Amino acid sequence: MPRYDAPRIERKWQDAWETAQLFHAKRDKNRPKYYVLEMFPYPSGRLHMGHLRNYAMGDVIARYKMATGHNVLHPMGWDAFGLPAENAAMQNGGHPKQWTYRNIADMRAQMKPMGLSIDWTREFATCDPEYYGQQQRLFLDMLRAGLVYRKNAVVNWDPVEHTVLANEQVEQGRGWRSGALVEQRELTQWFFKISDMAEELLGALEGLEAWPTKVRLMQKNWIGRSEGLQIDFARSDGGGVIEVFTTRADTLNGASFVGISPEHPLARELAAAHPDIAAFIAQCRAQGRREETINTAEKLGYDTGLRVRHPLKDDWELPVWIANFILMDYGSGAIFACPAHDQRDLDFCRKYGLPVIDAFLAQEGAQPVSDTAFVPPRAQVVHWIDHFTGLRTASAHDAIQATHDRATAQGWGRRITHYRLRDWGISRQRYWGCPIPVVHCPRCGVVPEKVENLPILLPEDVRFDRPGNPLAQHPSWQHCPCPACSAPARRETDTMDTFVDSSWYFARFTAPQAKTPTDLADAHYWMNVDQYVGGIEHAILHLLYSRFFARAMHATGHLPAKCHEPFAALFTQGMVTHEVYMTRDPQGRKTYHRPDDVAGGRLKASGGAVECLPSAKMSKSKKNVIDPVPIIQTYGADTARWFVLSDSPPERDVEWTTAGVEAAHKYLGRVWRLAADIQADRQEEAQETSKAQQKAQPQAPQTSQADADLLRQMNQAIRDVTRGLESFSFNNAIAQLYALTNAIAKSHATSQAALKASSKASSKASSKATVATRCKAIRILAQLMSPITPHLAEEIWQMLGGAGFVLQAPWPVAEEQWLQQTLLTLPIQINGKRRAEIRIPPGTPREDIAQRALAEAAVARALNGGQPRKIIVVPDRIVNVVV
Ligand code: ANZ
Ligand code: ZN
Repeated sequence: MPRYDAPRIERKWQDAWETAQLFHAKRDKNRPKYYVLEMFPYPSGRLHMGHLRNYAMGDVIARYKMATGHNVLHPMGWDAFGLPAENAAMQNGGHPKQWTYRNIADMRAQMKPMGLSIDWTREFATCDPEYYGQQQRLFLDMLRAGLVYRKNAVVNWDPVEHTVLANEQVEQGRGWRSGALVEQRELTQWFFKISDMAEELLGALEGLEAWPTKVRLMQKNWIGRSEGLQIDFARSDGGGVIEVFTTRADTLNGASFVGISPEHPLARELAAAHPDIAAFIAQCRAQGRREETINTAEKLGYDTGLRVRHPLKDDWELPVWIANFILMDYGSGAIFACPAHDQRDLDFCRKYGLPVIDAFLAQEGAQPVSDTAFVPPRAQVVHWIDHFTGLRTASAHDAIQATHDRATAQGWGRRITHYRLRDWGISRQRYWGCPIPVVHCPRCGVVPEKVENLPILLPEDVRFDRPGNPLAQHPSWQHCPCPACSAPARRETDTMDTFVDSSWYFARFTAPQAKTPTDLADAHYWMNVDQYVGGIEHAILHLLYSRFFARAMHATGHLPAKCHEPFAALFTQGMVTHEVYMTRDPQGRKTYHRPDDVAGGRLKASGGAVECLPSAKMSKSKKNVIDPVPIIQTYGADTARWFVLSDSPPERDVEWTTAGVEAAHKYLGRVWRLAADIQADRQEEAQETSKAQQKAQPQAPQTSQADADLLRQMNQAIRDVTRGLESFSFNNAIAQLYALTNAIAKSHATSQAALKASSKASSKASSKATVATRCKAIRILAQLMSPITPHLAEEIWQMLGGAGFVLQAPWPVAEEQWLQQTLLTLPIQINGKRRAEIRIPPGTPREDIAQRALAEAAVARALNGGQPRKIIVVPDRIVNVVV
């Protein structure tokens, strides 16, 4: 008996797909297009389980859509710029380019055996000059459109990596990669004006119904819209006003000081004249000026001696402090503090002995002074009684509105909306990135490169043996003529944040060879991405930047307007987890062990017992990583794909277990054998039929009870698997596939048993499904499995005489008549005597019932080859055959 030989089968079909160019996407206006995309990988060199699950999911969708008649685009590429390549060059010598392209080759080789339906002709890496040259073109167009600008900014500086870090790359005050304490430096940097689109990016989230609610909420919070009041506090010395932003104008009565950020222009002005203030500002800076650092740092303040007047009461003066917890790039960089209602303000006032004043009077006549912070939820009903006018309002909300109205009427404040979203600083002082295509000319200033000079290529002869930006240290690369006046000038040596690279690759996939960033006809046909699949870790930045870029590319003529939201549907998949094995030495120090080194709760080498910790995300540090490559080599890609999709919903984590993988493999082997057995029956029957035909004996049509049962189960599986695939419930689809397999196997076993008792075979006709029905059912099973286990599906399809590729066979549609759960039992009488019964769905048409009745063995015997005199069918009730 031949066995299920996955490696052979998989190679065979991958070759066949390749030869037939099945996955080459071409525009075709006669078919609906479907663009499915998994977030493209960073070429680390190693395929891991997360990739495997991610691509398996995208592939299921892509293949299912192909089978349902869609023209599918399913591309793959490499997010190839970034620090690891440079770090590798620094540690091991070599060149980032070599390292990157070697890794790409390795990973492609690891990925191909997965049998993904990818159009490899569209593959590119973001470090290909053809790609980053077009990105430079986009940059220039965005510069011209006013979407890019330069400004001085205090940046996070990693003193070990010698680069600027984005806020998100700073963890607890340290560089995410180097772990070094981050410093604050002021540099001139390039920015994308994403904050201009804050309102638009926020508003459009509502339309993204096929995105996870969680992701939309994360984006909403990130954009962080706040409505509030901008208040002018007039300086007592007549030196103008200090503008303050508040969302709690209702607490103005409880103000105890006005605070400004250490970076506030007024603070700088004061620092110029007062060394103490300059020293204080330096102290704040040394602490780090990142939001999280600031929120957790001890409160520090400096009383400037300046005073401002309270807008509600002319003779009430408030001191002006410089406070470390105030950010310069939020609101106006200044606040009024209300310690009775804000914890930060309270901490500060307690430390510096400033008054704490209750802004709300619990009851009339109460004294408006308290000592404890009380922060009422905004919706809570409080008795807000104006200290000065006695005006009453029922809620904080009303009180806020009343204060806004008064401020507007009296002219000391304006309603204003603020966003947390900052402009996107993209300058990086690194080599392995896309050079920013501008030139600094001593005469003309900053001059954009000419489009015809693109791409501005990275020089290859760079050194990584000293810290700093290799581009800036290159002896000749920077020197170039000014594009405007031809005078000797200097290139920008900053490269772009790699998030820029991943903000438009999806658009480039629609025309990867175009001599412009996109081809509008292709973009028009293929965009938007119908289904995007990736990790939740990209829920904020990557997706927000891409949404911004799609709009910016429309504004610069590189995408049609319909691409504002480039990802119509988003799916964020769960992770692959594994148990963690650990031992402790006598001092309690932990050592983690690789799953390969452990068997039956003991270390294979020493036999020592290991602690088995609950499953966790596969990670190098916990050593609980399973390499997908040998898994694919041992069990086959179909087994790996089946397993990562089978046990839990795709959005949840799945736990990798050896037993689970073995079970998956065993199951696929069983399906294969079942198909082989049914095929053997089919051949045998074909021989018998040809003998029978020689004897010219007509065969009675047979749709027995067993056939009907199997057909019903088959149709239900069609319906339920389709539903599962449509709704990203791949685990449910898989459960239905198990059920159908069992039904076919049971039916097959019954007929084998009947065959053994072959003398009575004909009389048992109704208890066994025909070979034809079983054959039909297993072919349907192959079709339904094909998005998940494409190789095995093709093999079975071919084995059982299916035409062409199963992938191209039209997706089966469930026949409604078989889907009724409740079947009626219809008695069949012959000449008035009950001789048999059939089970049919209610409402089955008369003719079908008659045909089913005639197919019954008992009826056939009574007719003995002749025609009935009459058939009386009472639908849903009874059949009477008169012979
Ligand atoms: C007075 C007040 C009283 C405030 C109170 C809060 C509670 P959201 O809602 O996140 O927008 N704020 C304004 N600018 C700031 C800055 N540059 N740095 C630090 N804090 C700043 O936050 C708005 C609130 O944050 C504002 O409302 C302001 O303090 C503070 F019981 O004004 B509030
Ligand atoms: Zn010039």
